[in-house]
Amino acid sequence: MNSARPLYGDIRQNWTKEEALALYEAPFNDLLFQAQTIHRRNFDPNKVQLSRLLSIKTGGCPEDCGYCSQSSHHESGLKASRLMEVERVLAEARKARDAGATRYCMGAAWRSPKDRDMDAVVAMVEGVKALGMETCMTLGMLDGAQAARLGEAGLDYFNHNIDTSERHYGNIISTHSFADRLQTLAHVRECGIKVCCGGIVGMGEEAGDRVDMLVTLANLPEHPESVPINMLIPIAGTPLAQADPIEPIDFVRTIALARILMPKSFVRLSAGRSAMTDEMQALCFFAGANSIFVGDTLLTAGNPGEDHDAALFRRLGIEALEI
Ligand code: SAM
Ligand code: DTB
Ligand code: SF4
Repeated sequence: MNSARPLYGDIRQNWTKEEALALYEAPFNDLLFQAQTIHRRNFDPNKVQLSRLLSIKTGGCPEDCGYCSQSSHHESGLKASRLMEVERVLAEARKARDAGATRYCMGAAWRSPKDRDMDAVVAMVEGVKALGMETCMTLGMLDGAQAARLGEAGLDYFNHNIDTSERHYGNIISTHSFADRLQTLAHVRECGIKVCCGGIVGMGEEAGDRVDMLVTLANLPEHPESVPINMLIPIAGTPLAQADPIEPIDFVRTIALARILMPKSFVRLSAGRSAMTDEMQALCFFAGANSIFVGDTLLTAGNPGEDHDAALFRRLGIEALEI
Protein backbone atom coordinates (compact mmCIF):
# COMPACT_ATOMS: atom_id res chain seq x y z
CA MET A 1 0.00 0.00 0.00
CA ASN A 2 1.19 3.51 -0.61
CA SER A 3 0.93 6.83 1.16
CA ALA A 4 -2.70 7.12 0.13
CA ARG A 5 -3.75 5.14 3.22
CA PRO A 6 -6.65 7.14 4.67
CA LEU A 7 -7.18 7.68 8.36
CA TYR A 8 -9.99 5.21 8.87
CA GLY A 9 -13.27 7.02 9.04
CA ASP A 10 -11.85 10.48 9.65
CA ILE A 11 -13.81 13.32 8.13
CA ARG A 12 -11.45 15.33 5.95
CA GLN A 13 -12.06 18.22 3.59
CA ASN A 14 -8.53 18.51 2.25
CA TRP A 15 -8.24 15.60 -0.15
CA THR A 16 -5.77 16.04 -2.97
CA LYS A 17 -6.43 14.63 -6.39
CA GLU A 18 -3.20 12.60 -6.16
CA GLU A 19 -4.26 10.86 -2.94
CA ALA A 20 -7.72 10.11 -4.30
CA LEU A 21 -6.38 8.87 -7.64
CA ALA A 22 -3.94 6.56 -5.84
CA LEU A 23 -6.89 5.05 -3.94
CA TYR A 24 -8.97 4.69 -7.12
CA GLU A 25 -6.08 2.93 -8.86
CA ALA A 26 -5.05 0.74 -5.91
CA PRO A 27 -5.29 -3.06 -6.23
CA PHE A 28 -9.02 -3.82 -6.22
CA ASN A 29 -8.90 -5.92 -3.05
CA ASP A 30 -7.01 -3.23 -1.14
CA LEU A 31 -9.48 -0.58 -2.27
CA LEU A 32 -12.51 -2.67 -1.33
CA PHE A 33 -11.02 -3.69 2.01
CA GLN A 34 -10.44 -0.05 2.96
CA ALA A 35 -13.88 1.00 1.78
CA GLN A 36 -15.60 -1.84 3.68
CA THR A 37 -13.56 -1.15 6.83
CA ILE A 38 -14.59 2.51 6.79
CA HIS A 39 -18.15 1.54 5.94
CA ARG A 40 -18.56 -0.73 8.97
CA ARG A 41 -17.03 1.85 11.33
CA ASN A 42 -19.81 4.24 10.38
CA PHE A 43 -22.81 2.14 9.32
CA ASP A 44 -24.50 -1.21 9.78
CA PRO A 45 -23.12 -2.97 6.66
CA ASN A 46 -26.30 -5.01 6.21
CA LYS A 47 -28.77 -2.12 6.11
CA VAL A 48 -29.64 -0.16 2.97
CA GLN A 49 -31.77 2.98 2.88
CA LEU A 50 -34.70 3.00 0.42
CA SER A 51 -35.72 6.13 -1.47
CA ARG A 52 -38.54 6.50 -3.99
CA LEU A 53 -38.61 8.97 -6.86
CA LEU A 54 -41.52 10.74 -8.50
CA SER A 55 -41.36 13.06 -11.47
CA ILE A 56 -43.70 15.89 -10.46
CA LYS A 57 -43.07 17.82 -13.70
CA THR A 58 -41.79 15.86 -16.67
CA GLY A 59 -40.00 16.96 -19.85
CA GLY A 60 -39.82 20.23 -21.76
CA CYS A 61 -36.74 21.37 -19.83
CA PRO A 62 -34.88 24.35 -21.36
CA GLU A 63 -31.48 22.97 -20.23
CA ASP A 64 -29.35 20.91 -22.63
CA CYS A 65 -27.85 18.23 -20.32
CA GLY A 66 -26.53 15.68 -22.83
CA TYR A 67 -27.71 12.62 -20.85
CA CYS A 68 -31.25 13.71 -20.13
CA SER A 69 -34.51 12.45 -21.65
CA GLN A 70 -36.27 15.59 -20.38
CA SER A 71 -34.30 18.25 -22.24
CA SER A 72 -36.25 20.07 -24.96
CA HIS A 73 -32.98 20.19 -26.94
CA HIS A 74 -33.15 16.44 -27.65
CA GLU A 75 -35.63 14.25 -29.53
CA SER A 76 -36.16 11.57 -26.89
CA GLY A 77 -39.85 11.22 -27.71
CA LEU A 78 -40.84 12.00 -24.12
CA LYS A 79 -44.17 13.79 -23.67
CA ALA A 80 -43.89 16.93 -21.52
CA SER A 81 -46.39 17.39 -18.70
CA ARG A 82 -47.42 20.16 -16.31
CA LEU A 83 -46.71 20.25 -12.59
CA MET A 84 -48.61 17.40 -10.94
CA GLU A 85 -51.45 18.18 -8.53
CA VAL A 86 -50.53 18.08 -4.86
CA GLU A 87 -53.16 15.44 -4.02
CA ARG A 88 -51.81 13.08 -6.68
CA VAL A 89 -48.28 13.46 -5.37
CA LEU A 90 -49.46 12.64 -1.85
CA ALA A 91 -51.38 9.57 -3.05
CA GLU A 92 -48.20 8.28 -4.75
CA ALA A 93 -46.11 9.06 -1.67
CA ARG A 94 -48.48 7.09 0.54
CA LYS A 95 -48.06 4.03 -1.72
CA ALA A 96 -44.27 4.38 -1.56
CA ARG A 97 -44.33 4.61 2.23
CA ASP A 98 -46.53 1.53 2.46
CA ALA A 99 -44.00 -0.32 0.27
CA GLY A 100 -41.15 0.52 2.68
CA ALA A 101 -39.56 3.70 1.29
CA THR A 102 -38.39 6.14 3.98
CA ARG A 103 -37.48 9.06 1.72
CA TYR A 104 -39.64 10.55 -1.02
CA CYS A 105 -37.74 12.40 -3.76
CA MET A 106 -39.72 14.69 -6.04
CA GLY A 107 -38.08 15.86 -9.28
CA ALA A 108 -39.05 18.61 -11.70
CA ALA A 109 -37.56 19.21 -15.16
CA TRP A 110 -36.90 22.88 -14.58
CA ARG A 111 -33.90 25.15 -15.03
CA SER A 112 -35.16 26.63 -11.75
CA PRO A 113 -38.59 26.89 -10.14
CA LYS A 114 -40.87 29.82 -11.05
CA ASP A 115 -42.14 31.75 -8.06
CA ARG A 116 -45.71 30.85 -9.07
CA ASP A 117 -44.86 27.14 -8.55
CA MET A 118 -43.51 27.55 -5.04
CA ASP A 119 -46.86 27.30 -3.19
CA ALA A 120 -47.60 23.90 -4.71
CA VAL A 121 -44.06 22.66 -4.09
CA VAL A 122 -44.23 23.75 -0.44
CA ALA A 123 -47.60 21.98 -0.05
CA MET A 124 -45.99 18.78 -1.40
CA VAL A 125 -43.15 19.00 1.13
CA GLU A 126 -45.57 19.57 4.02
CA GLY A 127 -47.90 16.78 2.87
CA VAL A 128 -45.15 14.18 2.42
CA LYS A 129 -43.62 15.07 5.80
CA ALA A 130 -47.02 14.58 7.40
CA LEU A 131 -46.97 11.00 6.05
CA GLY A 132 -43.86 10.38 8.16
CA MET A 133 -41.35 10.28 5.33
CA GLU A 134 -38.20 12.28 4.73
CA THR A 135 -38.62 14.72 1.87
CA CYS A 136 -36.25 15.45 -0.99
CA MET A 137 -36.75 17.79 -3.95
CA THR A 138 -34.73 18.31 -7.10
CA LEU A 139 -35.97 21.39 -8.94
CA GLY A 140 -32.94 22.77 -10.79
CA MET A 141 -31.18 25.92 -9.60
CA LEU A 142 -32.44 27.81 -6.54
CA ASP A 143 -31.83 31.40 -5.49
CA GLY A 144 -31.38 32.27 -1.82
CA ALA A 145 -35.05 33.20 -1.31
CA GLN A 146 -36.33 29.96 -2.84
CA ALA A 147 -33.95 27.88 -0.72
CA ALA A 148 -35.11 29.78 2.38
CA ARG A 149 -38.75 29.08 1.55
CA LEU A 150 -38.07 25.35 1.15
CA GLY A 151 -36.07 25.33 4.38
CA GLU A 152 -38.95 26.96 6.26
CA ALA A 153 -41.33 24.36 4.82
CA GLY A 154 -39.15 21.71 6.47
CA LEU A 155 -37.62 20.19 3.34
CA ASP A 156 -35.09 17.60 4.53
CA TYR A 157 -32.90 17.21 1.42
CA PHE A 158 -32.30 19.02 -1.84
CA ASN A 159 -30.75 17.01 -4.68
CA HIS A 160 -28.54 18.94 -7.05
CA ASN A 161 -25.78 16.95 -8.72
CA ILE A 162 -22.45 18.28 -9.96
CA ASP A 163 -22.67 15.30 -12.34
CA THR A 164 -19.02 15.16 -13.46
CA SER A 165 -15.69 16.97 -13.12
CA GLU A 166 -15.42 20.70 -13.71
CA ARG A 167 -13.20 19.86 -16.71
CA HIS A 168 -15.76 17.58 -18.38
CA TYR A 169 -18.85 19.62 -17.42
CA GLY A 170 -18.84 21.86 -20.52
CA ASN A 171 -18.68 18.78 -22.79
CA ILE A 172 -22.03 17.63 -21.38
CA ILE A 173 -24.00 20.82 -20.57
CA SER A 174 -23.77 24.33 -22.04
CA THR A 175 -26.83 26.11 -20.59
CA HIS A 176 -25.50 26.36 -17.03
CA SER A 177 -22.08 26.02 -15.47
CA PHE A 178 -20.37 23.94 -12.82
CA ALA A 179 -20.08 27.17 -10.77
CA ASP A 180 -23.89 27.61 -11.00
CA ARG A 181 -24.33 24.16 -9.45
CA LEU A 182 -22.00 25.02 -6.56
CA GLN A 183 -23.86 28.29 -5.99
CA THR A 184 -27.20 26.49 -5.55
CA LEU A 185 -25.57 23.98 -3.20
CA ALA A 186 -24.29 26.89 -1.07
CA HIS A 187 -27.81 28.40 -0.87
CA VAL A 188 -29.23 25.02 0.16
CA ARG A 189 -26.64 24.61 2.94
CA GLU A 190 -27.16 28.17 4.21
CA CYS A 191 -30.84 27.40 4.70
CA GLY A 192 -30.23 24.31 6.80
CA ILE A 193 -31.40 21.83 4.17
CA LYS A 194 -29.36 18.63 3.87
CA VAL A 195 -27.47 18.20 0.60
CA CYS A 196 -27.89 15.29 -1.81
CA CYS A 197 -25.22 15.68 -4.45
CA GLY A 198 -23.43 13.24 -6.72
CA GLY A 199 -23.06 12.56 -10.39
CA ILE A 200 -23.14 10.24 -13.37
CA VAL A 201 -20.43 7.96 -14.64
CA GLY A 202 -20.24 6.50 -18.13
CA MET A 203 -20.46 9.84 -19.96
CA GLY A 204 -17.16 9.45 -21.83
CA GLU A 205 -15.18 10.81 -18.88
CA GLU A 206 -11.72 9.66 -17.85
CA ALA A 207 -10.95 8.03 -14.50
CA GLY A 208 -9.44 11.36 -13.44
CA ASP A 209 -12.79 13.07 -13.97
CA ARG A 210 -14.54 10.61 -11.64
CA VAL A 211 -11.85 11.23 -9.05
CA ASP A 212 -12.07 15.03 -9.49
CA MET A 213 -15.85 14.94 -9.10
CA LEU A 214 -15.59 13.02 -5.81
CA VAL A 215 -12.76 15.24 -4.53
CA THR A 216 -14.91 18.32 -5.24
CA LEU A 217 -17.73 16.79 -3.16
CA ALA A 218 -15.42 15.69 -0.35
CA ASN A 219 -13.81 19.14 -0.14
CA LEU A 220 -17.09 21.08 0.14
CA PRO A 221 -17.43 22.93 3.48
CA GLU A 222 -19.56 19.96 4.64
CA HIS A 223 -19.87 16.57 2.96
CA PRO A 224 -23.22 16.03 1.23
CA GLU A 225 -25.27 13.80 3.51
CA SER A 226 -26.31 11.82 0.47
CA VAL A 227 -24.12 11.04 -2.58
CA PRO A 228 -25.97 9.47 -5.52
CA ILE A 229 -23.71 7.71 -8.01
CA ASN A 230 -25.65 7.19 -11.23
CA MET A 231 -24.53 4.93 -14.07
CA LEU A 232 -25.61 6.57 -17.31
CA ILE A 233 -28.85 5.17 -18.69
CA PRO A 234 -28.34 5.78 -22.39
CA ILE A 235 -31.43 7.50 -23.80
CA ALA A 236 -32.16 7.30 -27.54
CA GLY A 237 -32.18 10.77 -29.13
CA THR A 238 -29.72 12.30 -26.63
CA PRO A 239 -26.11 13.14 -27.49
CA LEU A 240 -24.93 10.43 -25.08
CA ALA A 241 -27.11 7.66 -26.51
CA GLN A 242 -24.03 5.88 -27.91
CA ALA A 243 -21.57 6.59 -25.06
CA ASP A 244 -19.26 3.68 -24.21
CA PRO A 245 -20.55 2.00 -21.06
CA ILE A 246 -18.32 2.15 -17.97
CA GLU A 247 -16.40 -1.02 -17.04
CA PRO A 248 -18.30 -2.56 -14.07
CA ILE A 249 -15.08 -2.80 -12.01
CA ASP A 250 -14.45 0.92 -12.56
CA PHE A 251 -17.99 1.65 -11.41
CA VAL A 252 -17.37 -0.29 -8.19
CA ARG A 253 -14.08 1.61 -7.74
CA THR A 254 -16.04 4.88 -7.98
CA ILE A 255 -18.44 3.74 -5.24
CA ALA A 256 -15.53 2.63 -3.03
CA LEU A 257 -13.76 5.97 -3.44
CA ALA A 258 -16.95 7.86 -2.56
CA ARG A 259 -17.23 5.76 0.62
CA ILE A 260 -13.60 6.38 1.63
CA LEU A 261 -13.68 10.12 0.91
CA MET A 262 -17.07 10.69 2.59
CA PRO A 263 -17.19 8.10 5.41
CA LYS A 264 -20.43 9.22 7.05
CA SER A 265 -22.46 10.02 3.92
CA PHE A 266 -25.07 7.74 2.43
CA VAL A 267 -23.71 6.61 -0.93
CA ARG A 268 -26.59 5.79 -3.24
CA LEU A 269 -26.31 3.16 -5.93
CA SER A 270 -28.59 5.26 -8.06
CA ALA A 271 -29.67 5.17 -11.74
CA GLY A 272 -28.57 2.29 -13.94
CA ARG A 273 -29.26 -0.72 -11.68
CA SER A 274 -31.45 -2.37 -14.35
CA ALA A 275 -28.31 -2.80 -16.47
CA MET A 276 -26.28 -4.28 -13.59
CA THR A 277 -26.03 -7.92 -12.60
CA ASP A 278 -26.93 -8.87 -9.05
CA GLU A 279 -23.25 -9.66 -8.51
CA MET A 280 -22.22 -6.15 -9.55
CA GLN A 281 -24.77 -4.66 -7.17
CA ALA A 282 -23.48 -6.94 -4.40
CA LEU A 283 -19.96 -5.62 -5.00
CA CYS A 284 -21.29 -2.06 -4.85
CA PHE A 285 -22.86 -2.76 -1.44
CA PHE A 286 -19.57 -4.30 -0.30
CA ALA A 287 -17.76 -1.17 -1.55
CA GLY A 288 -19.96 0.96 0.70
CA ALA A 289 -23.16 1.80 -1.19
CA ASN A 290 -25.99 1.92 1.35
CA SER A 291 -28.94 3.50 -0.38
CA ILE A 292 -30.96 2.72 -3.52
CA PHE A 293 -34.02 3.94 -5.38
CA VAL A 294 -36.85 1.43 -5.21
CA GLY A 295 -39.81 1.06 -7.53
CA ASP A 296 -39.92 0.18 -11.21
CA THR A 297 -39.51 3.77 -12.46
CA LEU A 298 -36.93 6.43 -11.62
CA LEU A 299 -38.03 9.77 -13.12
CA THR A 300 -38.61 8.64 -16.69
CA ALA A 301 -36.43 5.53 -16.98
CA GLY A 302 -36.77 2.00 -15.65
CA ASN A 303 -35.47 0.51 -12.41
CA PRO A 304 -35.55 -3.08 -11.10
CA GLY A 305 -38.97 -3.83 -9.65
CA GLU A 306 -39.62 -4.34 -5.94
CA ASP A 307 -39.79 -8.14 -6.32
CA HIS A 308 -36.33 -8.27 -7.85
CA ASP A 309 -34.86 -6.03 -5.15
CA ALA A 310 -36.56 -7.97 -2.37
CA ALA A 311 -35.07 -11.22 -3.74
CA LEU A 312 -31.61 -9.63 -4.02
CA PHE A 313 -31.79 -8.35 -0.45
CA ARG A 314 -32.81 -11.82 0.77
CA ARG A 315 -29.89 -13.44 -1.04
CA LEU A 316 -27.46 -10.93 0.44
CA GLY A 317 -28.96 -10.80 3.93
CA ILE A 318 -29.57 -7.07 3.54
CA GLU A 319 -32.47 -5.33 5.24
CA ALA A 320 -34.15 -1.99 4.66
CA LEU A 321 -32.96 0.76 6.99
CA GLU A 322 -35.77 2.21 9.07
CA ILE A 323 -35.82 5.87 10.11
N1 SAM B 1 -33.68 19.39 -13.27
C1 SAM B 1 -33.10 19.02 -12.06
C2 SAM B 1 -31.60 19.06 -12.08
O1 SAM B 1 -31.01 19.00 -13.15
O2 SAM B 1 -31.00 19.14 -11.00
C3 SAM B 1 -33.57 17.69 -11.51
C4 SAM B 1 -33.77 16.48 -12.35
S1 SAM B 1 -32.33 15.72 -13.05
C5 SAM B 1 -33.14 14.51 -14.04
C6 SAM B 1 -31.56 14.86 -11.69
C7 SAM B 1 -30.33 14.05 -11.96
O3 SAM B 1 -30.67 12.81 -12.58
C8 SAM B 1 -29.28 14.61 -12.88
O4 SAM B 1 -28.45 15.55 -12.25
C9 SAM B 1 -28.50 13.37 -13.24
O5 SAM B 1 -27.45 13.15 -12.32
C10 SAM B 1 -29.52 12.25 -13.15
N2 SAM B 1 -29.86 11.72 -14.48
C11 SAM B 1 -30.65 12.30 -15.39
N3 SAM B 1 -30.72 11.56 -16.52
C12 SAM B 1 -29.94 10.47 -16.31
C13 SAM B 1 -29.59 9.33 -17.11
N4 SAM B 1 -30.05 9.18 -18.35
N5 SAM B 1 -28.77 8.40 -16.58
C14 SAM B 1 -28.29 8.56 -15.32
N6 SAM B 1 -28.58 9.61 -14.53
C15 SAM B 1 -29.38 10.56 -15.01
C1 DTB C 1 -30.08 11.27 -8.87
O1 DTB C 1 -28.85 11.44 -8.68
N1 DTB C 1 -30.60 10.34 -9.63
C2 DTB C 1 -32.03 10.46 -9.68
C3 DTB C 1 -32.30 11.60 -8.68
N2 DTB C 1 -31.00 12.04 -8.32
C4 DTB C 1 -33.20 12.70 -9.03
C5 DTB C 1 -32.56 10.62 -11.04
C6 DTB C 1 -32.15 9.50 -11.96
C7 DTB C 1 -32.78 9.76 -13.26
C8 DTB C 1 -32.56 8.65 -14.22
C9 DTB C 1 -33.11 8.91 -15.56
C10 DTB C 1 -34.60 9.08 -15.62
O2 DTB C 1 -35.37 8.41 -14.90
O3 DTB C 1 -35.04 9.87 -16.45
FE1 SF4 D 1 -33.35 19.69 -17.19
FE2 SF4 D 1 -32.38 18.51 -14.99
FE3 SF4 D 1 -32.64 17.13 -17.31
FE4 SF4 D 1 -30.77 19.00 -17.11
S1 SF4 D 1 -30.90 17.09 -15.89
S2 SF4 D 1 -32.20 18.72 -18.85
S3 SF4 D 1 -31.78 20.51 -15.81
S4 SF4 D 1 -34.29 17.97 -16.08
